[in-house]
Amino acid sequence: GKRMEDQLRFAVAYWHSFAWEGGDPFGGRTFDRPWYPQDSMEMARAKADVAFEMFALLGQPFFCFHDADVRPEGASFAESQRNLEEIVDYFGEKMEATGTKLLWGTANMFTHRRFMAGAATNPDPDVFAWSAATVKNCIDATKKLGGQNYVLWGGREGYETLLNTDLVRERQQAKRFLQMVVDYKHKIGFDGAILIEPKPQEPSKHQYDYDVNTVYSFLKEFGLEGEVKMNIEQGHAILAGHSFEHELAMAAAFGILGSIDMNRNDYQSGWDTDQFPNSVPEVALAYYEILKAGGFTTGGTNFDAKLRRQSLDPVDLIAGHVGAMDVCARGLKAAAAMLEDGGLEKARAERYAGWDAPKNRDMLENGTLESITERVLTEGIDPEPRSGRQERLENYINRFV
Ligand code: 3MF
Ligand code: MG
Ligand code: MG
Repeated sequence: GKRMEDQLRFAVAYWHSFAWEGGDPFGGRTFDRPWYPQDSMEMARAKADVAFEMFALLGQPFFCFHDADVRPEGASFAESQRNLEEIVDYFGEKMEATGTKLLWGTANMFTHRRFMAGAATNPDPDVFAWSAATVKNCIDATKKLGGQNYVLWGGREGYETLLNTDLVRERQQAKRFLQMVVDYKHKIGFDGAILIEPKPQEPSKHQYDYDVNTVYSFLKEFGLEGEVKMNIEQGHAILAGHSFEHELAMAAAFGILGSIDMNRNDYQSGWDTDQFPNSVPEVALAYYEILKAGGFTTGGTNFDAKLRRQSLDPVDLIAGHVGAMDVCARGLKAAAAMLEDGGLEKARAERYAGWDAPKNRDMLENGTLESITERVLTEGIDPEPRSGRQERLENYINRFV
């Protein structure tokens, strides 16, 4: 298979490290960085200088960004577009000079107040238009920088109350929007993957792209299941009441596992806390699913993680990323060793013993309730419960982490 080293595709999320200012719903900015606020192109360039210095220092190959993280908002759409083009040229030079690559680009269609009721699913057709034009510019920027994927997180694609919402109409808008994105990708020959990032319950009370299963049902309905894959985030999986590995395994089963947003939300999570990952056993289970699915092709591990707001020292950004890369490299190694050892797959195969027998295969393929009832009676089928060996397997995993 693939070499493990090829899976060390780590990315810094520009927004958390260089755009987020330490605010929360109860208080504003706590960080006092020389690169805030980003209200001019000079500031945007100064910030890029710091960012690329950090990328080089970390020695990791990738980064990810939203338009709004990297350029000041213009007074008009045209001005924002020019600002983005200018900073993209600047990024191009920096990437060339440092060897940093773009894992994916995306559009921020959730921060500005015009998006308060969504972007593609907004009731106002002018917001739909603005959003389509914004995504076009962001795909262009991503292609220009050689981005390997383009991500759509449905920021505020959802609703606060059903009482003022036309669900059917909004789904139709989402469908047309996604179709246009896919069409445009082909038209301009962008060969990266289009990825949807599912998330439940935040910031809208109900988010359309709730989890992998929900998004897959949209894709099937829209006929886009062969065109769009998933960017799966640890914290979003937890918020949906799943584990990270469950979401990864579901996406792998559907053939739509694309990339991951790695972070840490633990059992206290009531919202997306975006902490840096720090648990090797947890991360190992995630990479186990990823490696079983064949590993990343265009995707990678984006650290969608930020400092807690009391980490005033920007050097903590380095510490956070170094720790996260270390945890992920160790998790990946443990996952590869678990696969290599084969103990889990052997135990799994034993648990499903019997399905290879012709009569059981035939039952599954051609059986009816009547024919199976007949079998149960004539063969005197009377199953003894089978052991799942749960504790033994969980302890077995600890040998590798
Ligand atoms: C929100 C997120 C987003 C997405 C990003 C990618 C702001 O919880 O995870 O980060 O990762 O928008 O499109
Ligand atoms: Mg994310
Ligand atoms: Mg998130």
